[in-house]
Amino acid sequence: MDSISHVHLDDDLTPTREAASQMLADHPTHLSLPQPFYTDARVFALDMQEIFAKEWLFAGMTCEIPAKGNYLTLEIGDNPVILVRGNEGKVHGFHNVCRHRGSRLCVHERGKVAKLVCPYHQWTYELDGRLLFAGSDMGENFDLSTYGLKPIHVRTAGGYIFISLAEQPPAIDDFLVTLEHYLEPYDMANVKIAVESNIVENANWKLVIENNRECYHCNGAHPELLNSLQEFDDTDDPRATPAYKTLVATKQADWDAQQVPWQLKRFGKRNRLTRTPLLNGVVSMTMDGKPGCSKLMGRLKSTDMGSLRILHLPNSWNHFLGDHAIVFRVLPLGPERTLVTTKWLVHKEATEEVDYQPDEIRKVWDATNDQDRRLVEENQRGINSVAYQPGPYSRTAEFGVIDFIDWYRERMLENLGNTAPHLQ
Ligand code: 3BY
Ligand code: FES
Ligand code: FE
Repeated sequence: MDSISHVHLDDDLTPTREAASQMLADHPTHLSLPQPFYTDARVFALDMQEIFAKEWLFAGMTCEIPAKGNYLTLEIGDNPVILVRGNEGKVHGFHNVCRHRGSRLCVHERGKVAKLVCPYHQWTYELDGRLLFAGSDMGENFDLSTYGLKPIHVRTAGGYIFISLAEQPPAIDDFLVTLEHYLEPYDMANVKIAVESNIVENANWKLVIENNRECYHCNGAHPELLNSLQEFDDTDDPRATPAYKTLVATKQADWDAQQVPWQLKRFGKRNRLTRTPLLNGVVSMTMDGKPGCSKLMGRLKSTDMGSLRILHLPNSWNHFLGDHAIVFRVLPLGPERTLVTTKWLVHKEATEEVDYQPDEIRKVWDATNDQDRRLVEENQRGINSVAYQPGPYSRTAEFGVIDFIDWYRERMLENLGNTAPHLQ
């Protein structure tokens, strides 16, 4: 484990908090961040404390834990977390830390259990976190009820599981209602993961998100993706051409007829949902643009659904097509190391090798992810140089990056307890 978000006894982050607040408050919005925000171990520790331990994070999909006792685990920096489906079907979230001497409880990424049993001394917890059993050696007066697992906040909507390690997480309800509505046509109770990939990118997590928030790099980098993706980010895109706008209007009429939502929705800068067409004549993000799965998702009747794009800062972007969906999760591992998990979803009843070929359906985004990995790793290496200085974002091609950096800055300043005058 190379994460360094834990605070050592001799680390006093107070000067870093003050310096980071000042730098963010003074930073012009149209410039990339100062070097320490991409390189410094102490700023990384602040990111973990102020963003990843306080905001809502995309953790996984409900289809990964379909039945009682199914669990999945993930690590938010140094904080192992477990999500488990309880006896009444509810998804519970806990710190994956035993209340005896702190061992990690569940060591696998996914699994199924009747109870949560610690591998160290077999303390046994109910799926709702209550301690049921600690053996006879803890003494007669040992009070099981005071040693339940520490809960985390969990919300589910549209098949997504969001978590927050904060004591009081920010409001998220409005986004969740809309997410549920936009995903209704996909019947997210009946999807499954067809393929999963995990790659480690040697770059700061913010560089991974910045890279995803623009398509300025697409022409030079992504031949496979550009077989299907329009380079315009959404219908508000300042570069959108008349031909694109005409295509959008035609498709929107089709989608209206199918009662499938497409309108651009924003929830601050944290969330954006919008359905945009793929290239004319293309229906999926596959090498040939044809469906990668012959069984469509949910109640959809047409393959031609464009892409429903869903953004959730700080750690997810998503594409929902007619035949499959691709969901992305970003988890920081260290100042210059980031885990990117990609999951390809299909209808639960689609049959592997019959309705879809796992090796085919993954090709475009495997290629794209690898291309993006190289781009962000080169970005990181240049930023590490003494020659790096913050450079200008394009207002027409990199507005998504500006929005992300604005969001990051606002959340950091608020969570660090500093409300800069210009943000009030
Ligand atoms: O398609 C995506 O998710 C993003 C947006 C633009 C470029 N990039 C590949
Ligand atoms: Fe879990 Fe001892 S640390 S039972
Ligand atoms: Fe890219």
